[in-house]
Amino acid sequence: MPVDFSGTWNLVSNDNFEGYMVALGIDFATRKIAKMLKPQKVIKQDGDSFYIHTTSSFRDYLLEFKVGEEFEEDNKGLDNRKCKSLVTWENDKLVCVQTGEKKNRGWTHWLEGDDLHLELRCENQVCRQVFKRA
Ligand code: VLZ
Repeated sequence: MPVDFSGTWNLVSNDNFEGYMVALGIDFATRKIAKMLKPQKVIKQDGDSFYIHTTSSFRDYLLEFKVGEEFEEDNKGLDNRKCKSLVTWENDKLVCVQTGEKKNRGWTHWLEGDDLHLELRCENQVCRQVFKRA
């Protein structure tokens, strides 16, 4: 059975989101709000087609992609920098490389027990988030 990330997920821990946001150049006022948030992720997976909607009381971000197909990402409402993104499978991990102005930018999703994990990377910063099913 291939891994299926589909579901509604609530953030339960968020390690070094601050460092990740600083690396992205998010301003102080926005960071102060953003680090208080407990975002929810709604993921719809149909084979290699993904819909990942990250929502919060402040902003939300929708990403739709197909594994193995590079796409333009606008990061609207985040740092607003465009990049070229490519998501691939590395065993059961979903790995995104976001090529653009920022070095070493990307993220990885995987399942561990009943939890959804997300590692967000930018430059020398790593943010680790854990989500539980709503
Ligand atoms: O996740 O790239 O699941 O896009 C946080 C919204 C969204 C809250 C973070 C507002 C996006 C923040 C994380 C204001 C600066 C992300 C990918 C993997 C899909």
